[in-house]
Amino acid sequence: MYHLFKGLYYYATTKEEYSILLLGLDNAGKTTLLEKIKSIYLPGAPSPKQGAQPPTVGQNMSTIPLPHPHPPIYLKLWDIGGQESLRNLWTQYYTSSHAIVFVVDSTDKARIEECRDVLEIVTNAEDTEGIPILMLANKQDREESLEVEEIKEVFNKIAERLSARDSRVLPISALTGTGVRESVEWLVTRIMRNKEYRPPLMR
Ligand SMILES: Nc1nc2c(ncn2[C@@H]2O[C@H](COP(=O)(O)OP(=O)(O)OP(=O)(O)O)[C@@H](O)[C@H]2O)c(=O)[nH]1
Ligand SMILES: [Mg+2]
Repeated sequence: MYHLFKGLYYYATTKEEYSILLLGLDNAGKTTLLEKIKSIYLPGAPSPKQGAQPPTVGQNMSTIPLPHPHPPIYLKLWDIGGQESLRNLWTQYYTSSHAIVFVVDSTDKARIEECRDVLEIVTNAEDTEGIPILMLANKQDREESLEVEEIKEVFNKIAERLSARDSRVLPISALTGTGVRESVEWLVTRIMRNKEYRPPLMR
C-alpha cells in the first residue's frame, strides 16, 4: 500500500518536461528508435519491425514518463524527417530542445562523410550551443556495420570542438534495442546536469 501511494504521489507531482530532438540522415533509424523507446517505456507499445516505418515526412512526437528510480520527469521525443529537403526544418526545434540525438546508419559507409557534414552544421548552429549531443552508431546488429570506434574517428574533429560540453558516441541497435536504455540513461544524466542552462518546461 505504501508503495502504491508513493507511486501515485510520484506521478501526481511529475512536472518537469525535457525535449529531445532525434536527428540524422534519412534511413538512419530515428523513427525505429522512437518506436523502440516507446516499447520500453510505455506499457503496451509494440516493438518496431524491420522495414515497417515509412520515411518520415514531417515529424513524430511521443512523451515518455520516466519510471522510478529516475527523476520524476517527462521526456518529449521529437523525431524529424531526415531527407535532404526536410533538413532545413530542423532549426525550428533547436531553441526548445534540451538535447540532440544524432542517429547514424553505421552500415551506410557511402554517406558517412555526409553525416559528418550534416552534424557539423547542427552543432555549429547558435541555438544548439551548450546542449548535450549524443551520437548513436545505429544498426550494430548488422554484420557489415562500422564499429563504434570507426564512427568515433569520423566524428573526432567535431567531438574535439564539442569537448567543452557533453557529447558521446554510443553503439546501438534501434531494432533489437541493444544500447537503447543506456542511451536514455546518458541523456537523462546530461539534461539534468544542464538544467540551469536549459531549464525544463513545467507541466
Ligand atoms: N538492421 C537494422 N535495421 C534498422 C535499425 N534501425 C532502423 N533500421 C531500418 O532502417 C530503415 C530506416 O529506418 P527509419 O527508422 O525509418 O529511419 P529514419 O531515420 O526515421 O528515416 P527518415 O524518416 O527518412 O528520416 C528501416 O527499414 C528500419 O527497419 C537497426 O538498428 N538495425
Ligand atoms: Mg523516420
